[in-house]
Amino acid sequence: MKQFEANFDGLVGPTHNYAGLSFGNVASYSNAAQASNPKAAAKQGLLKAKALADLGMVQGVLAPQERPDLYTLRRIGFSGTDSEVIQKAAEQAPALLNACCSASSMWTANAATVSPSADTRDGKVHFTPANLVDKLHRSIEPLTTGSILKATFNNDRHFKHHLHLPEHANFGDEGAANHTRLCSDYGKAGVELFVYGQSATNSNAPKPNKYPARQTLEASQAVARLHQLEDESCVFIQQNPDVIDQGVFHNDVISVGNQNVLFYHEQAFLNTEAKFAEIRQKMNSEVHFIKVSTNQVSIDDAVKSYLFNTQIITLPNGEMAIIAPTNCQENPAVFAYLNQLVTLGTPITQVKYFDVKQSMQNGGGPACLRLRVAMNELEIEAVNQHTIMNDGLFTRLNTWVDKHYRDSLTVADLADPQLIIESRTSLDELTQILKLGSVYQFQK
Ligand code: SUG
Repeated sequence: MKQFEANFDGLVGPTHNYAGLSFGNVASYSNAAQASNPKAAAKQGLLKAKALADLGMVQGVLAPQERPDLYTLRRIGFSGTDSEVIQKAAEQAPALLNACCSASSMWTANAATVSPSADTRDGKVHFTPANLVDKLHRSIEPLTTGSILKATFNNDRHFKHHLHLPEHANFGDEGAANHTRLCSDYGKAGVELFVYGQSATNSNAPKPNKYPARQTLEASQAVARLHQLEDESCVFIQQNPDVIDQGVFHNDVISVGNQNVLFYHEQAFLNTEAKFAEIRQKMNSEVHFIKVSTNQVSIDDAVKSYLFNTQIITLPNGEMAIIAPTNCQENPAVFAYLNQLVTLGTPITQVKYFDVKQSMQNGGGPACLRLRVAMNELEIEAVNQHTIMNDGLFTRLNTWVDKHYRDSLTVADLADPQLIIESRTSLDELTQILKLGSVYQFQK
């Protein structure tokens, strides 16, 4: 049976804005209060997704969440009509309104951790939505994420959906952004690499000083248990706390893997040599560790350009390509490195650049915008086919964006009661396009 790695990109929601909500994420902080362009953001994302479909990849989309999140605003005591709730929150607690307006569900690398059926004891594809407890604006995502995933991967025979982990800092979980799967072939059992920022229960273990470590070892272990993974197919590795303090808030800002390739910065991990030996031993087949040294690319350049927030994809002809943000072309050290990389004789032979600047300004590159799901042909057939990208869906989604999205949004605009009407109208139409059913129901 044929095996694929599908990418499910998060559609950018109509409230995409820059409110500077993510402490430890340099781009989010430094672009705070700029005007955003939700229409351009959504179209940039669609162009990337369509380009991958055109390259012969299996490409899907995941619906955004409803924002402003009136369910949460009511839950914390704002009452009245919808527009009164928004008006009171804007007056009394603007920071809470901003948190309830973020379009952060677009970064579907943080939607969930996914283990393909080749790795799991029951032979199903397992999904655990990330609880995202480190940031208020993200901690309100997991229940709806679970509904959207169930409506997209809607077949109990092939897909197993878990509830997100307990909502406590000990179980801080950021999903696939801190998880990479290495394998010789997508359909063969692989090694799932769980990267954590700190241990919640071992107070002697290293941790960052300045910025939060969003993922705990305990959360990664819980996901591995839930997904029925064998010990022989898991490796837990700690992210270097020094790089978290330099703005590497997720592992996918400093390393990325695909099949038998791990592309990483030399400062990415702790205890690198011993852990790589464990990976080699558990893989039991060749692994290409492509190391980028600090001399070649500094941590600062990696964080600014998002060199490691690239997608490494295997093209239908077996070669690998890197999907990079145009920011990598604009950074001389990174551009020089990428030009050299494709000549080194590794499986990576080409680089394709995409402008996803609207997302980048909030700290989300090409890899943040996608959730990877390795599947066989039968599993792909079991996916909600209305979410799979093709010429028809691309046209429909662009028309939908043109009809509903604004081309400028400031933080002050978040208090506009018209925004919730626009947002609901557009998402009602989207759930019909993608045939999702009532995924936002509980929020009402
Ligand atoms: O969680 N930015 C996101 C970016 C997530 C990137 N994802 C991965 N690296 N996989 C975050 O920090 C900013 C939102 C704002 O400020 O409105 C934000 O949430």
